[in-house]
Amino acid sequence: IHKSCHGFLPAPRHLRCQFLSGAEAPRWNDHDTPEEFNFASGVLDYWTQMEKEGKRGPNPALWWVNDQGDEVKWSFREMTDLTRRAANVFTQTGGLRQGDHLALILPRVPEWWLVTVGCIRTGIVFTPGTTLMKAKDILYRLQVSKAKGIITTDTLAPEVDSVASECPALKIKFLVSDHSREGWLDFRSLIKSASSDHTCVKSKTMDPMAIFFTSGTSGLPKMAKHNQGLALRSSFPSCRKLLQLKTSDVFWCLSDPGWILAVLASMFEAWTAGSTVFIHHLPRFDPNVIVQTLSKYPITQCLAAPSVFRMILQQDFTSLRFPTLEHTCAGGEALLPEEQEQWRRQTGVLLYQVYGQSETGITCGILRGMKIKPGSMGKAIPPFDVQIIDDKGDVLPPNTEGNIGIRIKPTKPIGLFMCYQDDPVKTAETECGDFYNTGDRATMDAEGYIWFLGRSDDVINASGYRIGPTEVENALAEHPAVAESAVVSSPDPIRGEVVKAFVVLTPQFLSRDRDQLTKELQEHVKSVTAPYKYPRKVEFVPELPKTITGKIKRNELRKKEFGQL
Ligand code: BCO
Repeated sequence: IHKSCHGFLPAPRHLRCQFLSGAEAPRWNDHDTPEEFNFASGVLDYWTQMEKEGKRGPNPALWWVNDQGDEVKWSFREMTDLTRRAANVFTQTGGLRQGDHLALILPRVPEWWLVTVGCIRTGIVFTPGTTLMKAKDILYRLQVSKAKGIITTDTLAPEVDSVASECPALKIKFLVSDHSREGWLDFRSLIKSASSDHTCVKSKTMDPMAIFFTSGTSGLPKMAKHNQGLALRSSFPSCRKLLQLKTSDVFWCLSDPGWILAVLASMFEAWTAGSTVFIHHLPRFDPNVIVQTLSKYPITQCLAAPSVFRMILQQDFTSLRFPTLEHTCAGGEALLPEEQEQWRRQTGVLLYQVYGQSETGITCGILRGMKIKPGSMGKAIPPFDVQIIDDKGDVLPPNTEGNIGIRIKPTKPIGLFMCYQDDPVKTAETECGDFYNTGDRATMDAEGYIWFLGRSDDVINASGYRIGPTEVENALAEHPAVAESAVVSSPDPIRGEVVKAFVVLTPQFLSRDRDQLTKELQEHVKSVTAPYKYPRKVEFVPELPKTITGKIKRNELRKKEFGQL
């Protein structure tokens, strides 16, 4: 196998046909740790070269559509050209340098791919965020990440402007829009006029690449920092076996571009295999649009949160047979065995599971073609050595409940996060003996299949969103009706789990209508923070259960919700 520092130099002629036929030639081994790696020069530009040499089919690299009938199709050649321009826009016009942080808050627009790859070409660290964020969420992210730049749309630009004066590190603002705005650089026109002459940085595999915000039990979201190895891991043979993508595949991942799942699936996984990334703009989730899109376009593989499949199954569609769909995969939250079976019956396509976190990327899964054990998240994907561990980090025997751990000693595997940025204490807290402790509870059977059980802490996973209770409690506390609250996870037939708030009212609100007050509190939370966090259930209580030191016993409330008390 022909390897170089960048991994994707043309393989010897006798191996090249394997790329084209889709039988992937392993370019790296699972445990390789090359000194240098850069996804843009090593992967994207490799496929550009293949296109130039006529060795890749006509499928675009990126195929974007929206509800208005607009369509963008970019080849790998165009991606290389445009992302080099983006790189020049960031460094030459924006003055950003390798290692600087850029807040990336874009919906599913083609520019998102230009920005991410443009950053990788320059070594600028991108910090993605969902467009559902409100001014306060953005302020927090800009302040703690010390982002020097931000790129967003005109919908969020006013929110950014309302907090920008409190962000001393912020120097440059890029707008993706057809309109201009004072104080903002127009990314679309800059791309048009920028040079496509750019030399990609020779990044080290261990150089930082991206920061993902992720919620925890306490405080505000933490910053999980990843190096270039996150992208390299998608080239490892074991990772390639997960989806077994080939150049002729058209792959659609529905995850919002604010989450690591989108970065992994809609970029690294798909483009490493030379496949087409398919994207529907999808400003609001609508199962009808998903079903129509799967029927209309030649999509061969689809990856989404289990809630998406669940919501489709719960509608009354006359047919769920899709002409080209071959493989479906669910990740981000737990999937029930009966949902897997229902999806197979109605679509004729198997529904596989993957599991991961912002800290870990894809950790385990059912590889395509591997035996599905309904309800299991599959097996560890090398180089991750996943074990079920106790609180001391000792490996537990098969079928014993414990924490999901990833071995980090003696060697931390490629693809695992570097640290929580600027938070050595929280980083150290995740270390447990020789393992990184995910905080997720599970069992592993004798064949190595992992079975998810729940969180060991108070973090809520609602329809694939990781939500920290304090983020919701803080939002509720701003409302005059709330004396105090406790936010916990509660079971839900559609979203798996939802956010539930137990609220103690202030005296002046005690006589108010409870249904009306519930709606008011929900709208309040939606208005001050990203709306996916709002409490779908609210219960008014005279007091909250507390320890003798005054700490709220969320655990007790959660157990009651799940009928465990
Ligand atoms: O319930 P309501 O309708 O009152 O409020 C909803 C939405 O309507 C509202 N909303 C959504 N888009 C909006 C908006 N409001 C204003 N402007 C917009 N553009 O927000 C409330 C919450 O929305 P939601 O997203 O929870 O529910 P929705 O819209 O029904 O979507 C359902 C799902 C399943 C599509 C959505 O929950 C989803 O995308 N979940 C998956 C999240 C995900 O991708 N997770 C992966 C994380 S990465 C990871 O796990 C690591 C794996 C390696």
